[in-house]
Amino acid sequence: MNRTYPPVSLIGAPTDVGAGHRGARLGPEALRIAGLGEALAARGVDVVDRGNLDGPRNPWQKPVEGYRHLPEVVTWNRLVMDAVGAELRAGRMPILLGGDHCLGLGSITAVANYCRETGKQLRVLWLDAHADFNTSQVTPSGNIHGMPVSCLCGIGPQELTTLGGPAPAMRAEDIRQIGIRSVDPGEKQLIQQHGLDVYDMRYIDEIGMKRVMEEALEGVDDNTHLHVSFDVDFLDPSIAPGVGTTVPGGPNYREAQLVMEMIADSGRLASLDIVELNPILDKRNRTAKLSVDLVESLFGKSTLMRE
Ligand code: 6HN
Ligand code: MN
Ligand code: MN
Ligand code: MN
Repeated sequence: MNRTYPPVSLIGAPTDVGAGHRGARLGPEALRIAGLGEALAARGVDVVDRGNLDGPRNPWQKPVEGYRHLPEVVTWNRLVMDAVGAELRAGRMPILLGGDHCLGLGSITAVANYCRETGKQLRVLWLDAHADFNTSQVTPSGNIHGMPVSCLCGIGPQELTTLGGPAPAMRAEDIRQIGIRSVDPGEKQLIQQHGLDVYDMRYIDEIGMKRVMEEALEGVDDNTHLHVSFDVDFLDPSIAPGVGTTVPGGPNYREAQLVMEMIADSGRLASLDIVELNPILDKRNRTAKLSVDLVESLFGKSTLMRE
């Protein structure tokens, strides 16, 4: 398949204000050093690196009323929303280099607003070990990187749910979660209440990644804006140790590649987050290099002559 891609803009968001470990703030540099820009350019993609956004530092405080660092999280997400929105309106594909996964809120809020403006149908693929559907009442940690999906669906503090306009930013039916294997008890109830489409690891084991991806991509058509939010803890920790919240039993190398290859085949990828990479916990930038390898597959690189 010979496909041309829209021009890409890399946007670094070096923060870990939403996480319980420090280090994801170094993610953007690790991805650059692993050769993300060069790998895309080698695929024939026109790629520009916009550098890093400049937001508040991590004050490293305890949670207040169930939220840790809420003001800082709000500021970072505004910055991300504006930067992602500007790239989309300029006809470019934003790739957000996190940073922790609280940033998925700003990124996807921008994407959802862009879809409203252009009449596109939104489909979000949330690749993660976690559902990130907590609230201040049920969170075990207060870490807001465990809450972006609930905020996107309109559940959460008003500063976050109305970041880009009236809540909800998106509908629960617009998202498919893949690779899930760690859900907190209260979070589980909320997921059921809101009818989220979750392809957990047991389901993947039972029916296989190929069918899972066919189901997750069902209904994607020429009018779909496909957003991929790739939390690197999606991957099995044996191949991706560089994350703060590893959970055993994730997709292996080939399963992860197949996910990316099938997304590439859909031809609809229009925006991407790469989040939660923590180089402090990594081994020789291995997780960053694997992420770049997977992004190459997202942009159509395949092992055989299918390109
Ligand atoms: N992430 N469910 C746990 C919590 O603290 O809410 C972990 C969240 C991890 C979030 O990896 O993006
Ligand atoms: Mn996540
Ligand atoms: Mn996660
Ligand atoms: Mn590859």
